[in-house]
Amino acid sequence: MAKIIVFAKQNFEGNNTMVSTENVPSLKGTGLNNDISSIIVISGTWVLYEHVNYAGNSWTVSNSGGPTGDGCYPTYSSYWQNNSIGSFKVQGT
Ligand SMILES: [Ca+2]
Repeated sequence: MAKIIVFAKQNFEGNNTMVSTENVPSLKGTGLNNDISSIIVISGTWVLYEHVNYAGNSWTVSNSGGPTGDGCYPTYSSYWQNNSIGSFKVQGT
């Protein structure tokens, strides 16, 4: 089972966080739309999308990715565009 945790601020901080094991076609109403700034991928490979309904630019994150290769992305850096994610889903689904 794929699992991801997304945060509104860098370094896994912020009042708004979300833990998901399912595809999220829209972040609107969650407090995280266009606001994700750090991510922990617990398992699987996920595709992040610029817009809702998996549209626009996309970026891939995985549980073996990130600066230390363990699925922890404390900053968006070159991994995705900061504050620009509108939806995400498990790769290949
Ligand atoms: Ca943010």
